[in-house]
Amino acid sequence: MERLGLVGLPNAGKSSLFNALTGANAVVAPHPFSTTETTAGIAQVYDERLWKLAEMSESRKVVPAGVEFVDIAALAKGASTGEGLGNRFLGSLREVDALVYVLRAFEDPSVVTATGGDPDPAEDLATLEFELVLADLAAVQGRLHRQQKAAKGDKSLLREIAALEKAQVALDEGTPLYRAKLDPEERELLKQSFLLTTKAILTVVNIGEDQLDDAVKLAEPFGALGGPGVSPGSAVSTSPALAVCVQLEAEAARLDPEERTELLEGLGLGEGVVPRVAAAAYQLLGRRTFLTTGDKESRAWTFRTGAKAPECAGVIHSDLQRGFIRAEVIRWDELLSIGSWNRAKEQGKLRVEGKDYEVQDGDVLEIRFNV
Ligand SMILES: Nc1nc2c(ncn2[C@@H]2O[C@H](COP(=O)(O)OP(=O)(O)OP(=O)(O)O)[C@@H](O)[C@H]2O)c(=O)[nH]1
Ligand SMILES: [Mg+2]
Repeated sequence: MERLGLVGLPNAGKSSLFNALTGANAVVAPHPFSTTETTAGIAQVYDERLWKLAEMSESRKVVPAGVEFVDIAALAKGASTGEGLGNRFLGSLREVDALVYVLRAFEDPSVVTATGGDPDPAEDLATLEFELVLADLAAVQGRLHRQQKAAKGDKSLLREIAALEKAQVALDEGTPLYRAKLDPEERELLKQSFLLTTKAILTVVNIGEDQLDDAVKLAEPFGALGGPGVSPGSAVSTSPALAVCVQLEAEAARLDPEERTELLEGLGLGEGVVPRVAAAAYQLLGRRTFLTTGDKESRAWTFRTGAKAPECAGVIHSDLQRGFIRAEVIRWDELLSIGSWNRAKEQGKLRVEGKDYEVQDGDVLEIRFNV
């Protein structure tokens, strides 16, 4: 499963966002550093197509795809030199697939800001980037040192060393690696160093209820930074920054579905923005969805771009990959307009695809197999 780590300054609203996303009950408090342990939880990826298919098939069960979020302690200015809780929590981020910057825009005198001054999301972003850059710089220097020693007997390391040197120059200038000029091969070589700023980035601007009208404007500067939003190595090159009234949506997440809809729609928020955070993360990572549907269950499955039918069958169960014969395939919207799987079959609308078929986002599949 894809994993995303929440990164922010104290009181930015990370734990509130985590709760809103995962339905968990992590500690939320108006004082800095209320989170002292790393917590992980799963968020469902909102996918309208799945619900429509489930309705069509009168499925007894609906299983959305999931994304894992990790809530960690706040970063503080000077974390890399031991301020606040220091950067000892950054280790929790080394293995996530993407980072979510949580930037505070909401004003609330009862919740002190990280700097003690007015909320300033742009300044907070600069602080976060600076701390992550310093952590990466230390990691790059350490690895460079080791690989240079090892290269005396092993010339195959020279390309990695060149990539590390290039990364070091960028980091030295304060540039996060998602904004640095590195080619795909260099990025690939840097993976071995488990750096932070080579990861894909999504930005959430935490706004107050009184800022809802300005949501788009407040998120805009963080969307196309050419920095956060660039997903190295993925087909998707930009990711929008989302403005979310985190507290409101965290409260909404605790209500039952009808009350939640009433609250959010009453404020003109539709389904809320939180479901889109997981969906945007999913897009950002270049993950795709195929679907299965029937009266027993409708389900969304995750696959990587370019995967062929047997690999996707294997996402469902390894037996389906091992004994793969063929897949019956139809696009979700075509199936929906026909009205049922059986009717689509009768009308000859199901395509029969073999093991070389590249599954597309939104395909509905039935796998024929024999083991
Ligand atoms: N007014 C207002 N308060 C919020 C909002 N989001 C979070 N808060 C409050 O801000 C405080 C901090 O929220 P947390 O979710 O604990 O923030 P955090 O980033 O996890 O904080 P640390 O774990 O201490 O780093 C809590 O009192 C929240 O209720 C918001 O959108 N508006
Ligand atoms: Mg917290």
